[in-house]
Amino acid sequence: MRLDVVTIFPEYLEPLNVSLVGKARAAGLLDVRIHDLRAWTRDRHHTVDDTPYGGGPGMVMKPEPWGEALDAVLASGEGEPVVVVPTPSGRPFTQRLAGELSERPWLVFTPARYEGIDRRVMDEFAARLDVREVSIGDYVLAGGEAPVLVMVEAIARLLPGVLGNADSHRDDSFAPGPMADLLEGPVYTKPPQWRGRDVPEVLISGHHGRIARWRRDQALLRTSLHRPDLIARCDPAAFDRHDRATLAELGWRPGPDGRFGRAPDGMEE
Ligand code: 5OB
Repeated sequence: MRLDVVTIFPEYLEPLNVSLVGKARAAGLLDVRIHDLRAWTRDRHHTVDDTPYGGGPGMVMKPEPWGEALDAVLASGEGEPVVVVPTPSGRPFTQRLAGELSERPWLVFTPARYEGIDRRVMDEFAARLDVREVSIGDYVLAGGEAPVLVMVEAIARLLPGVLGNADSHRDDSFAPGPMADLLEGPVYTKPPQWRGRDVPEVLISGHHGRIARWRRDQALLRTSLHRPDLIARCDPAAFDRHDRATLAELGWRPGPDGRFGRAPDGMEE
């Protein structure tokens, strides 16, 4: 897979040389190219921003450098990339989107600073290319570079050959499969006792059926606690009889449509 990133802070992308993504690059599985947007400015001060039309705070990134940068990047490769524009006003970045993007041969990321990029840049390139405006969550950041690091890591680990074996992502929270849409529960390793704290007995029992059930209950408990929205939107066909008993103990009841819901606090009998 080829990845291009156009940014005014090329050094912000240095972490792409490290760990999983760095190794994928070294192994030739990922071809990452970082470009300095200011290389496509023509004025003495390498200006990339200006004041917003209509007034208001902050600065907007000018269209000309982005247009020339993207023209050059597009001309440097074969075929048409997906262009990923990190922005808090984009569609949510999800495991599903990471999987979709991991199947494309070429991605171009356009992280912006300031209040974002002049709208005409996205309109211009969306007329010819698949342009995705994507948010990594409901919080404010100073720029799109950290979101690029997040998205590239999520995408790169799905590429064939990047993780050790295909089983490595089977139980991931949000991966499709039996634990789909549940958060992972706690994990333990040696020693069996640490500062007076024991590893749960079931995990040492060697009883694979009981271990799988315990893990499933822990996943339900954690999801109920931290992400009740995930339980509420789960296809109820994903829950077996034991799941239903566990959910009932946590206050969940199937509604008229079969989906699980929970009585508001203090409404339980
Ligand atoms: N906040 N996703 C959440 C984002 C974001 C900010 C960005 C880009 C993507 O740039 C400022």
